[in-house]
Amino acid sequence: MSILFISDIHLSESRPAVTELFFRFLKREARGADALYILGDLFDAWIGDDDCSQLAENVKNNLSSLTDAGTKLFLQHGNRDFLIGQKFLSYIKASLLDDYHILEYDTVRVLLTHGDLLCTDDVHYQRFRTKVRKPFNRWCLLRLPLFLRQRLADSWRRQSIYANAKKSADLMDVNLGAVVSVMEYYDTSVLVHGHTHRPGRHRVDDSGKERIVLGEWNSYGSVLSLCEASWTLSEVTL
Ligand SMILES: [Mn+2]
Repeated sequence: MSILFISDIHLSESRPAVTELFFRFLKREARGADALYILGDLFDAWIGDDDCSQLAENVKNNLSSLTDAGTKLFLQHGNRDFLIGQKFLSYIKASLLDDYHILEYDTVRVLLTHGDLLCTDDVHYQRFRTKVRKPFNRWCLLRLPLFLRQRLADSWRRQSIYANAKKSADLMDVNLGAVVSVMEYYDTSVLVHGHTHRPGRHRVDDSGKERIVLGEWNSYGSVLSLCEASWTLSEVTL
């Protein structure tokens, strides 16, 4: 049984090489896997399932071919694509996971999350997140015309680049206290997340708990695999 985990592909029309790398990955590595988990930020921006861009169409078709070939597909929302909805998910035959999802593999309990919820030091971002994720606000947002949502997404992205440039690197990383308490709360020994774009494997405490961080996709793709109870964090290229 082999399971793959990726996040932060940040697909965008402005990065065609990443799109090509991602489609190759779906046809090669992901085809042989039993399941693929995408832990958020598949898209650099997703403004609603009525997005009819060429990129959206191509991604839907490639993901749909993967699930047709037998690989199970699971998705979590990221901060950039939290407007992914049921229409998109049904088309690609994927299941949406909660912001915190527990995967049970043999006797190991693995906690999966995008990672932004763990950046608790960034109070400004957390306040923004709480506001935009409220079901009523989300409902209103999705009823705006497509061009307005596009403009809003562009403006949020610009504001976030501007704000992040002024924030320290520590502020934008996960809070280790938050990591420990969330792993305790869900009683898990492994935590897998992305979002911070700092791939690596970290010991959480002396009891052997581990935090595995997925990297962002650019000239290579960051892929974590779980096979026969062993974890491998590696890079895929074209
Ligand atoms: Mn993110």
